[in-house]
Amino acid sequence: MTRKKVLTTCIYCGCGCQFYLDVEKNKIKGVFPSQNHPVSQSALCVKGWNAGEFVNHPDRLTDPLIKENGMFRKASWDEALNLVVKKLIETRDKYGNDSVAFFGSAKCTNEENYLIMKLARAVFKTNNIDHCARLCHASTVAGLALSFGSGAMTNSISCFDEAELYLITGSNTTEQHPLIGSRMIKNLREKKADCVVIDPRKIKLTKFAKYHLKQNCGTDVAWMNGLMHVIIKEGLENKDFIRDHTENYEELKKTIEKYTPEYVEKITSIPAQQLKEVALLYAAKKSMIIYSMGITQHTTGVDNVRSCANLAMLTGNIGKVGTGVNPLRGQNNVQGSCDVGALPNVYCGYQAVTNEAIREKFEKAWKVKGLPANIGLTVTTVPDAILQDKVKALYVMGENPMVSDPNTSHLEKALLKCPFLVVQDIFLTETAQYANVVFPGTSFAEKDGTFTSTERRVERIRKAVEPIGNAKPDWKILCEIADHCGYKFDYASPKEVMDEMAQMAPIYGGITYDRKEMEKGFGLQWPCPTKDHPGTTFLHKDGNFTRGKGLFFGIEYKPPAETGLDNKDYPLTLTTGRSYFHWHTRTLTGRTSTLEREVPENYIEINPEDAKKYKVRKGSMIKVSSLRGSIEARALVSDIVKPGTVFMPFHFAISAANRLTNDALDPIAKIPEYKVCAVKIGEDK
Ligand SMILES: Nc1nc2c(c(=O)[nH]1)N[C@H]1C(S)=C(S)[C@@H](COP(=O)(O)OP(=O)(O)OC[C@H]3O[C@@H](n4cnc5c(=O)[nH]c(N)nc54)[C@H](O)[C@@H]3O)O[C@H]1N2
Ligand SMILES: Nc1nc2c(c(=O)[nH]1)N[C@H]1C(S)=C(S)[C@@H](COP(=O)(O)OP(=O)(O)OC[C@H]3O[C@@H](n4cnc5c(=O)[nH]c(N)nc54)[C@H](O)[C@@H]3O)O[C@H]1N2
Ligand code: SF4
Ligand SMILES: [Mo]
Repeated sequence: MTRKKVLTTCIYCGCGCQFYLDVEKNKIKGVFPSQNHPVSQSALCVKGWNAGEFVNHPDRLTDPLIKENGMFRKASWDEALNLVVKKLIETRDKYGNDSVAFFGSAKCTNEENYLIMKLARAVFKTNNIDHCARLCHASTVAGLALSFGSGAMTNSISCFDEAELYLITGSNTTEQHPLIGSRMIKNLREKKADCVVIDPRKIKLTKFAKYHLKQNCGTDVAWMNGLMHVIIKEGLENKDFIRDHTENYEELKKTIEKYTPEYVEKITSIPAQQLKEVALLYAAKKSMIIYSMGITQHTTGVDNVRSCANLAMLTGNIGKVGTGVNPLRGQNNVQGSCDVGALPNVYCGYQAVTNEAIREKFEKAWKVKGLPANIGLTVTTVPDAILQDKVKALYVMGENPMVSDPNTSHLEKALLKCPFLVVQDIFLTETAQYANVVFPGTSFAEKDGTFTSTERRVERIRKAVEPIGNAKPDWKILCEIADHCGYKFDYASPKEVMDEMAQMAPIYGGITYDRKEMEKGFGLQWPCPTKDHPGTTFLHKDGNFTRGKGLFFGIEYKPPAETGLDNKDYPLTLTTGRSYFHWHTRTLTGRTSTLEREVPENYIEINPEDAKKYKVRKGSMIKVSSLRGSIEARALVSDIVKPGTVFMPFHFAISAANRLTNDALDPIAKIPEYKVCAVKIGEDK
């Protein structure tokens, strides 16, 4: 049989749609959606429909590469593996365990992320393991864990059909989570739900919104405190819920006393009257908070997230269908990469490395001694550690920080200085250019494994075609590295890795490839502690929070590290994000003709008022500068952004937005402030 259909999960966003790859003679001929899948429901977005194209792109890495005299040459697996293992071990032995650092990948499977964290911890005895969740929802993972005891999206995508009000803030849902966005639009059109958008930009959903409040970037704590101020003043708080299921309410109440709508207007520029009306609407309805990067990517990211939690608890909009605090997780497997422990402070299942009993459990299971107890470095603290000679070898699997990390010039200095860099990718990325050794991994279509979607749904990916050239599945490469280090990673297939994860992480306890649900392709939602457990649709049921009682925090507004407001030299505020057609650093979508055609170059959205003020012509190339660098981008003059604010996607390596962005970090989550920095446009004087 030369033609087959293979059911698998989309490589792009956290919606977790499933589709069939139509394969003939080992080539992907097409993609078509699963009709019965609870999210896809016969639909896909434009990226899903085109997800097969990059797999056969001629740029795919086919062999290991070793750099010699500044040039890459092809090498055998044996030679490349021996070199990498020799260098990593030499570094560790000479400079200590924490001189080696690893980045996992939210594009790779759960099994692969489990293996890279096991490699870091069991073989190299370091907790220096992290991945792009740091740049993304680190504030969510930390913030919701503090408030509720679990850092995941509280409800499920099906819950969007039960809500009466969507409060959408900092999520461009229709473009970035299209199958959730289309579900919302359907409900809004059918008048099953209302929506309020609180976003400095006009997004597609504002067309359906009762209110669109346009805050100044980085002022989210202030407007959320304002909403809570009004709710309490009007006596609309849920007294029973607060009494029975929460603690520390008095602190919250005291803190928000001064956040009158008029005071909040001064900080946020949201009209006081509109804020009052939205507060009444949110409190009166079965309301769902939906957020993403607009809330998390700030120096106050954890504060923003805890404010969302405060608001939901204050009104009892949590622990029920159609409510909750719903961070939309971005990458196909960023939820899973966190779940399986590709983080510097926890093993799989969020079990703390600082807990001795937990460490003993892993030492016993992994048959090792001396697992490290200190919390490791993050993606965002590794560059400084390299510059300070603390980290001497870095292993990057499936990330492209040269385009995705903030303040590129700073990272560039670190990568140039790093004595040994390994990159494992499917393309020769901007980051791979700096590597000493490059390993060719295989794409999602060429391997087995699982991804976990934003709604905690663990889903299968299935091998549809043979690996290209001499590329190997990432899990296999990691096993071979461990083996070469003298520690046997004894897995015949990813299925056996999942069995080990299920044993080690109670939340994944009942998940195996063989379970009927997994076979059918619907996946299972964790917590799923036992083989007969059906999985969990929503967390904190009936106000029974994972941590016991929900914890209120009194949170004061703190301004962003840098803004264009009142800034003489850099008077505009830049916020960065995404477009519908591209994926992050464009390694995949830049190699997909339909997507590349739509958005072929970088652009900057600028309000007509500012265009006039700074003499910018529509469609012209303009210079944009911050304290950290300058780039050029095409001016897209539009009222999508409000005056004083400009927006740019970060997809383009040439004219990269991250040359401009600020690498100031949230003190708890260590996430950078991608959503606010100060810029100017035009030539330097
Ligand atoms: N097409 C496509 N889809 C993607 C991705 C992609 O690269 N391309 N990436 C995926 C990933 S990993 C992620 S994390 C998600 C991200 O998904 P989103 O967070 O939805 O995407 P962003 O464009 O980063 O920003 C979201 C919104 O935040 C708003 N915003 C800007 N500043 C502020 C602020 O100060 N406060 C508030 N409240 N809002 C603000 C922006 O105007 C924008 O509408 O998308 C995922 N989906
Ligand atoms: N200015 C600005 N910067 C941002 C953001 C922002 O909003 N503004 N958002 C941040 C966020 S939320 C995120 S999540 C990050 C994303 O940052 P990154 O994770 O660095 O971005 P990607 O382009 O998704 O990189 C994934 C890499 O994995 C590779 N890959 C794909 N499949 C496989 C595979 O199966 N195996 C291997 N080994 N490799 C594979 C791809 O080729 C690509 O190089 O960017 C962050 N950067
Ligand atoms: S909505 Fe997300 S998961 Fe679904 S097809 Fe589009 S990119 Fe893939
Ligand atoms: Mo992300």
